[in-house]
Amino acid sequence: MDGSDEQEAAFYAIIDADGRIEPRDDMPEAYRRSLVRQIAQHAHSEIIGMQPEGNWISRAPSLRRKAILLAKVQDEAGHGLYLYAAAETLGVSRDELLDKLHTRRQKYSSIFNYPTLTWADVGAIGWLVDGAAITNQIPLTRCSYGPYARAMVRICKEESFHQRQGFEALLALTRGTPEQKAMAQDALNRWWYPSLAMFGPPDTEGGGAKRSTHTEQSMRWGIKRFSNDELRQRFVDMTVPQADVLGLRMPDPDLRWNDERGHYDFTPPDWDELFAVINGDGPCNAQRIEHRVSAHHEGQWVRDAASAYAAKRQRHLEGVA
Ligand code: BYC
Repeated sequence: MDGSDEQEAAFYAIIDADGRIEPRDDMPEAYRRSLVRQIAQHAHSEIIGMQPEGNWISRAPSLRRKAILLAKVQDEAGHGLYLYAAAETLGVSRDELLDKLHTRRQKYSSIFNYPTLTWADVGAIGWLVDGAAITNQIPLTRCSYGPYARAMVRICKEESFHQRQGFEALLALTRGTPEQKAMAQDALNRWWYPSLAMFGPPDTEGGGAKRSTHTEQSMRWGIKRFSNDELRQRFVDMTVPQADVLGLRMPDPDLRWNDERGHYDFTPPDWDELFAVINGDGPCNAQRIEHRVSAHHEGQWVRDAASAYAAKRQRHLEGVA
């Protein structure tokens, strides 16, 4: 978009009519940049998110659990693929985005900087992390940018299956021995607040916390449909009754139903911790990036072989034609 009033009016007419912006449509440069920022962060989260769970593939407690976990981790790679492809429609290459991830110039979700210490953590990730992801991502199926919205439809369907498998894995533990139930409770204790932090900083500044900087503009552009706090509340309201079914206690003494608000009151996560983790200071940040970079280097021969095969096939097709 060259910034002419006419082009800008056409863009906002589509946004105001709740229509979709497609790759060839004119769009403000700031809209394009903000989408690249969010989609790249989302894609990076999917592929970095393979690591904490991948850690348990070789130690899954049964063949059935191993097969399910393998499939789930492969799904995350697929989600990364859809999202990098959606970002590419905005004029950035996958190599460029991966380079920014590897050199820490782009972010990924804070949640994946926490360690998976026991098998119950795999269940907790499915139940809580995928549960939070769905809550955040269902509204993104109505995002104003067509390729991102369409990618989210398929991703949400798969995340919903992931959430159920996590819940079911935890249910098996909570119905098991006292040690297994304690392991499930310990996983909930460690993953609850980091899951709440996935929704991002609060809408308004409070208690010295930093606040969400992009929400207002992203909502005006129809990228985000709800604020970080609205989605966090929705997640809490959905998850507390599920903890009751599991027979687990939420690690928040102030969590209670508020009849007046029609929502649960709850203790927010520690915002200083969220910002420390976002800025590279979480328990596993260094390990996650190192592992990612070395996997990328080790996979170079696969990419080379795939390109050589594609080039050979192309030459063959041209020869035939
Ligand atoms: N972690 O103004 P704000 C998944 C950054 S699930 C790290 O509120 P925005 C999966 C934010 O980027 C996870 N960074 O930003 C599930 C911004 O920094 P920049 C991925 C965070 O964009 C299971 C600054 O803080 N999901 O993939 O309006 C298995 C200010 O924040 C976080 C998505 O990415 C955080 N928790 O809202 C495997 C969903 N929170 O960019 C995989 C799509 C905030 O200015 N993304 N920041 O440097 C979104 O919905 C939004 O981008 C967010 C943040 C709600 C995350």
